[in-house]
Amino acid sequence: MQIDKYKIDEFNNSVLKEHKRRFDFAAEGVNGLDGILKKLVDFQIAIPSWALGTGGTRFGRFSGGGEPRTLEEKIEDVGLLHSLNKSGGAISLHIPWDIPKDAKAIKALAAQHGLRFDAVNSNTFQDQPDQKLSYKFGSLQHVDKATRKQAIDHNIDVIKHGVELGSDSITVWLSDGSCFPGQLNFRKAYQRTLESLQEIYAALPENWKMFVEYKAFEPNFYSMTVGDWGQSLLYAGKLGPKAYTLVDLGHHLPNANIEQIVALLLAEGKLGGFHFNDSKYGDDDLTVGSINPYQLFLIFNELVEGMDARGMQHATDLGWMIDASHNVKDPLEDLLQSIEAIKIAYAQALLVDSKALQAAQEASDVAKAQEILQQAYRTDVRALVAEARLQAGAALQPLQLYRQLKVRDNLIKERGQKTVATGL
Ligand code: LRH
Ligand code: MN
Repeated sequence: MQIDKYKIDEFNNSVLKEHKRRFDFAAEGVNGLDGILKKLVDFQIAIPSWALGTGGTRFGRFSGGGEPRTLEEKIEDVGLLHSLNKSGGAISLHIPWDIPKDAKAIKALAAQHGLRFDAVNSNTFQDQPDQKLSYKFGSLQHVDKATRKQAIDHNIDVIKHGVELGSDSITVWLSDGSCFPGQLNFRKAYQRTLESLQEIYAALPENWKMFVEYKAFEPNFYSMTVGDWGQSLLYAGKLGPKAYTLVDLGHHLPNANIEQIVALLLAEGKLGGFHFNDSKYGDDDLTVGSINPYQLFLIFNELVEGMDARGMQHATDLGWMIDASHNVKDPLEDLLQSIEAIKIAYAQALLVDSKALQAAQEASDVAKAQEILQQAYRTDVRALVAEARLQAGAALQPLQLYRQLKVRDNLIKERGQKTVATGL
């Protein structure tokens, strides 16, 4: 299903008067308004190919219907989202869940929808039907050299798929670790994993990046071999200049100060990108900004401050990706809400009076610093984010239009109620 441009224009005209009233109010007194709107227009977030269907847990999965059955239909759905908000101009593939049978055709189809391919993701956390050696006890850490080689070859294969699609980065997330004390020699697991990553790193094309994604627990529940930002930084540091850490917001222990981790990784020049989602307990993979929007704002505040300090391009110098699982929401509505939350947090961070904040920090004026920060956080920037969409040719209210056009009903008519998308 595609949404014709005239339907978006028609909808925008029906809500334009209200939007203008809100925008004029929100824009009043904003310094560098045009610069902020341009940054919002340019900021694109990659959509995970594995989050276009209904997710589940070990206790159950409740399909919503009309799910994409093929990679082509997944690209169509990401294209549909992009036509509504002009903010999701990239798709991140997971191999082998989404192996492009004809890369040239897939690349052309994506281009028709204004999409490029972001980081490709390897998968050595599941055994494939035709796989010789099991990853039950790990992949790149495995005690068995042949199993490590199998996992290394898979990652190199994933890079090849990425090159064909025009991607320029690979995300390596390892479920490797242990469930019980004594099960693993941590030192040897670390050394085997590093040696294995070095073989994958050696296969990276000149302009490519490798993102080393860390996670505190699950599916291993005693140790994870890339368990936190420090371990990921250790690997990325030893691998070389093309290796970076990847911050998945749900991969931290409770109460971790993620904004401080982001500030330090950025200061070290080793922050590669993000998997945005939200969580209250574990790796819940909930809608971005649905549980802790203040933390998301604080993370973007550190990103803007740290990227400006290094003269980095906000839109292009880091990998911006969503990684979520939709157990009870319509996957496309969930992704529309996640992108909105990311853009709102970014816009609020762009409103922080950084000079005044710095002055308050230099004066150790703690209360003043909080006032400056929360002034931005408590500013309703939704009309600024909507105006950026309008300028980009998208819908002023994507979710409202998505429902008005009964997109899910149409997808169910087109694909059926029982279709299941590959992914988590
Ligand atoms: C692991 C993870 C990783 C993906 C997977 C789908 O929890 O965040 O990024 O490979 O989810
Ligand atoms: Mn992730």
